[in-house]
Amino acid sequence: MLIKRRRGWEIPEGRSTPESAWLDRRRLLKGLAAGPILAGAGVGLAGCMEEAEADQQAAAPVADPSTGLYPPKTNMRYRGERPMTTEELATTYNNFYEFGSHKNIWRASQVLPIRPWTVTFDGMVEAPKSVAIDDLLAAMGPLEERVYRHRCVEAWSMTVPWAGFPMRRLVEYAKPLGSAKYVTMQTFQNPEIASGQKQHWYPWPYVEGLTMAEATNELAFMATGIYGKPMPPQNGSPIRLVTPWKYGFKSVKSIVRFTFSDQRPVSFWEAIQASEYGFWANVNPGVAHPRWSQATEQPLGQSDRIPTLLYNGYTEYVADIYKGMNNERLFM
Ligand SMILES: Nc1nc2c(c(=O)[nH]1)N[C@H]1C(S)=C(S)[C@@H](COP(=O)(O)O)O[C@H]1N2
Ligand SMILES: [Mo]
Repeated sequence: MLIKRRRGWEIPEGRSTPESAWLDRRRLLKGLAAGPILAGAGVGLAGCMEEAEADQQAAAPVADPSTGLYPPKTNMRYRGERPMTTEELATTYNNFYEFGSHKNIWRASQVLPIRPWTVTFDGMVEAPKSVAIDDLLAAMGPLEERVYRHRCVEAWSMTVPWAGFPMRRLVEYAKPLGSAKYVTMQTFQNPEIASGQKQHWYPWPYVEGLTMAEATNELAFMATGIYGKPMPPQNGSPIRLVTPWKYGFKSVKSIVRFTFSDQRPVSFWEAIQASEYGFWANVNPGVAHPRWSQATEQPLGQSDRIPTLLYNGYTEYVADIYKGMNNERLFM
């Protein structure tokens, strides 16, 4: 049955490898603690880095005409407030199921054709339109850099500098009707290059949704770059969502379509297992995932777990959105 299929990060505790088996081998991984989830994933990560070292020179980056936009000016209002995750870890330890249900997809994802790339706006908008990504970037005005914390539902986290623009600007550009209540974002669909999409038991394409209040909140960010450079494919080139107060699976990558609607969408993971992954997915250390605690998290590359914060520490920005929604499962 579908829901019995183990996801890449659902490593049974019994399969976790003692730290000594791999930790000593790669300095990059030094200090990555062996929590049950990450220890298992770490085996894959160690293997990944062996390949990464061998192929770093060989893998030619995909040509990206937007290179001149980077690095953008840093917006000092969003500073992360935690040690920055290394670029090496953030760009080689990824979730992108289109390219495989494990963390080591960065090399496979290099084939993603990021140009030409068309973004479509449709549904409840004044007029549907499609625009080439570089024209969209030009219309969005100057990019900025924001350092945000990122908390995956699997209980690992990172702190990274995204480049991009506020999602509110994109919503204004799309001109939704006043009756629109939700925006759904859809990832590309191309099984020829994304072999994960040949796995027909997943409900491709990956989609995620936000309410209009969430999409226009000041934190909601469309990221087009990371670490002062254009986004590499593995992190969701050429454009992805970043909602730092929600679990990472909301932050949909490589978006081709924004659809406005008065109906709440069913997202990719919600369609797979609604009892574990809901629409709201706000971070809350007090609400456990049905199969593990969300009380603490493992920052990538650090030795110690740290406490998880309500709304991932962004309560002051977003709590008002959820006032009075007592009947909603806000934290799943
Ligand atoms: N299209 C798509 N978007 C996705 C995913 C995915 O598998 N496919 N994984 C999500 C999850 S679970 C996380 S934690 C983040 C990971 O982003 P990163 O690889 O840049 O750290 O991307 C999210 N966006
Ligand atoms: Mo995630």
